[in-house]
Amino acid sequence: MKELTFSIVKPDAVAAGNTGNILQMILDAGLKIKAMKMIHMTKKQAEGFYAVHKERPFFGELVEFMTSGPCVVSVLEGDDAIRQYRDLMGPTNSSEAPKGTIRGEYGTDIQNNACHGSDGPDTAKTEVAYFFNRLEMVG
Ligand code: YYY
Ligand code: MG
Repeated sequence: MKELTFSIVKPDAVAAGNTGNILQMILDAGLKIKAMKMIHMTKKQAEGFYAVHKERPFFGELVEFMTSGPCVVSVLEGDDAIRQYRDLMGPTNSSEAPKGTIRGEYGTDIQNNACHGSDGPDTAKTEVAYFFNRLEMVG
């Protein structure tokens, strides 16, 4: 079943020059890019995006990291895209991520983990709408 998911190439990966390699991994996995842009998140944007984690001890550092430089947000489409992209990213902690996953190749640790992907259909819908309007879904 065709499905949409939301992706971020995070500031660590953009700053390290890994955007192209990560997008290539996404395309090689058979996912289609429906929409994409580079943004530098404001504090408010990052806090809103990660609002579900606002009571967690790492929240402040997470927001600081996500606003530390530009990132590349995109909407991906494919069969079972949400699951497929989570598998391609690897586990949250980059040091536990196998080679061949995005986090295994380009992440550093649990915070600097190179990428974000939606974790389910409801979050995918909310996250896509948080950064993109319908006119931007050109792919
Ligand atoms: O969905 P995913 O990104 O794999 O992990 P989440 O548990 O949703 O956490 C979001 C984000 O928060 C994670 O990508 C890094 C950061 N984080 C952290 O810095 N320290 C933790 N102990 C857990 C998560
Ligand atoms: Mg998550």
